[in-house]
Amino acid sequence: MATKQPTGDLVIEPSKVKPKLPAMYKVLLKNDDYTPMEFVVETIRHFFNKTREQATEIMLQVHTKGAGVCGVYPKDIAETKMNQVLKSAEESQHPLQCVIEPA
Ligand code: TYC
Repeated sequence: MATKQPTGDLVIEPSKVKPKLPAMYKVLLKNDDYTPMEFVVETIRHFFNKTREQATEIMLQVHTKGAGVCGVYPKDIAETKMNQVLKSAEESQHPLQCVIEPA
């Protein structure tokens, strides 16, 4: 805001509005008994830009612990990635499940 001093000078005050960082969401894969490990690794590499080593680590985390985080993104990007994974799995007739949750 700008206020006028008795002198006639204009004083520009710093804004009190804090710019908000976008809400971040985790994209997780869930384990199942049927999706081939290699399909999961390729999915993580392709949609989450991971190396083969990183993707294998995440896949094994999902396989042994039940779920694992592939990445953290603003909500709209996380939703897009989830939908891309689900579409790709469906097209390949694998039951792979992907969800997002607040980070
Ligand atoms: N459990 C699967 C198997 O033994 C592999 C797998 C890993 C499936 C990760 C899904 O998100 C997943 N073939």
